[in-house]
Amino acid sequence: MRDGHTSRRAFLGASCGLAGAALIEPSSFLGSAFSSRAQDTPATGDTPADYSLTIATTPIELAPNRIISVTNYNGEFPGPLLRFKEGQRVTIDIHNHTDRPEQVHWHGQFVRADVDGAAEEGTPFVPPHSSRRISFVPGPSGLRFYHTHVRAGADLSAGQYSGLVGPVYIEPKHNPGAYDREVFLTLKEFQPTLSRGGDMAMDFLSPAATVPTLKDQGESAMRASLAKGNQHGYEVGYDAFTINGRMLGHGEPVRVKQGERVLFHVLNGSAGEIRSLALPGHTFTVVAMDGNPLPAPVRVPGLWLGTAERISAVVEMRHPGVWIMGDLSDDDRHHGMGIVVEYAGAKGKPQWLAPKPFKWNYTHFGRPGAPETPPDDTADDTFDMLFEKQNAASNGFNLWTINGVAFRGAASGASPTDQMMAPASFHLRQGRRYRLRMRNASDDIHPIHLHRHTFELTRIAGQPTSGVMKDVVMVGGYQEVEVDFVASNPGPTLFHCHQQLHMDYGFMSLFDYV
Ligand SMILES: [Cu+2]
Repeated sequence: MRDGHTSRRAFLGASCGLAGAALIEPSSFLGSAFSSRAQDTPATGDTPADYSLTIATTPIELAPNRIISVTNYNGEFPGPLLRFKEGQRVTIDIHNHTDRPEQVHWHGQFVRADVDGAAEEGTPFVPPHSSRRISFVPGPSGLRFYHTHVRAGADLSAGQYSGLVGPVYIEPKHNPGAYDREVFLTLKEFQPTLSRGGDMAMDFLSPAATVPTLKDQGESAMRASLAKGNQHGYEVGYDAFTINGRMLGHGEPVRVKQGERVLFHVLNGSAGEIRSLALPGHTFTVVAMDGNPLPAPVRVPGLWLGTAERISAVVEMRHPGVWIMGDLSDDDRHHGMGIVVEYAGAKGKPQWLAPKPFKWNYTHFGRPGAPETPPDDTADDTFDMLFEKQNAASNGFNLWTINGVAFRGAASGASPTDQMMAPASFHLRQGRRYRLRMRNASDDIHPIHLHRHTFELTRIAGQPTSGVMKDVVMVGGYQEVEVDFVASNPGPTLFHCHQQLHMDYGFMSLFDYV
């Protein structure tokens, strides 16, 4: 484990964490190359913060002789694992050593809008070459993460195309699940390039039923655009694929013993890819999605994760050998998306075997049937949202709209300072339960994220469900998904597709409380 993690844990164990901040050696949380620079930075107070994140562009070694230069946290990728305790306030110094204004978003937490890390909600930027100290009470418990939340536009070195992603684990007040140890895996691609049109895997979602009216609408819009002589809008592809920042075969293997129960915390830290993961001869028992415990654990042969989704799953190690835990896509795995799992005493070349084909159906993880609690007032408290693509409409990039509106500043492109707050499109009353009925009139899968709240999956492509609490959900091409949430965290709240390319080009909307 990383230094920061070990130090924090050791410290908490020794002193129960009381009045701990002042006693912590700040440099223990920093990559050694940056500790002195970070400590030199003024204006963050006399007391050391609990944690320190330094944003800078440094070399990162994905594999021997495959060293890239990316912006990252503390000189490493992924950023340091930050372990918080639910309900125990933390302070974090953010040092920005780049030329760009930055935001650190606390994905999946119920924090205030002024520290959530989205300019669209009113969080102040961390200006270039300066620092900001933030403080919040972590929660809810489980696997969360932090990442940059600035617009990249056409700049593939900015936003989440960079290495600005790191895992967060918030320890619950009581410890769920029986496992021997935890392993954190951050899945992330590097070396992005643009192409005209892409080949995203589409056929893994179940139910597969599409809505004819959405399909007709999306296909006729695309036909009309192509008939006018437009090419397909740009998509982003990648040359390097990594788990925990190393291409397959070039990182430390996950070393296991027969009979061990390993709890994997998997984070899809991609800027826009959907990922899969399998371990030959083993099954995953999913215990939590997006950090939130499921109604009951569910066994699956492999995992699928949309951009920004997280899965916590226990794997019982009962199949000795040296295995490749990797993506189902041969191409992506051959370009690095995998990690070796090595049993004690096992020798030889890591083996990959594709699992039997399986579909990914969110409703398998929930209870059958809709939630017992419907929205407070079904008519008033249901928000209909239609997602549409305008092919290549913004300098060759697809423009995205929610109910006909592209979020303000989207078409103007790359400058992160364009991210002004737009007027809210949806209005909430505190304490009420709302339903979002999302209708996707495009053929892409959109991993849809709501800030500062958790929602319950209630209907997936026509199939009712309940009990699965998430903050990101994939909405399949030409499909409908419904989620419910309680307006429990006043303040501006951003809603967006988590694909960097889509959110940058309009696929965002703001909720407010009235
Ligand atoms: Cu999208």
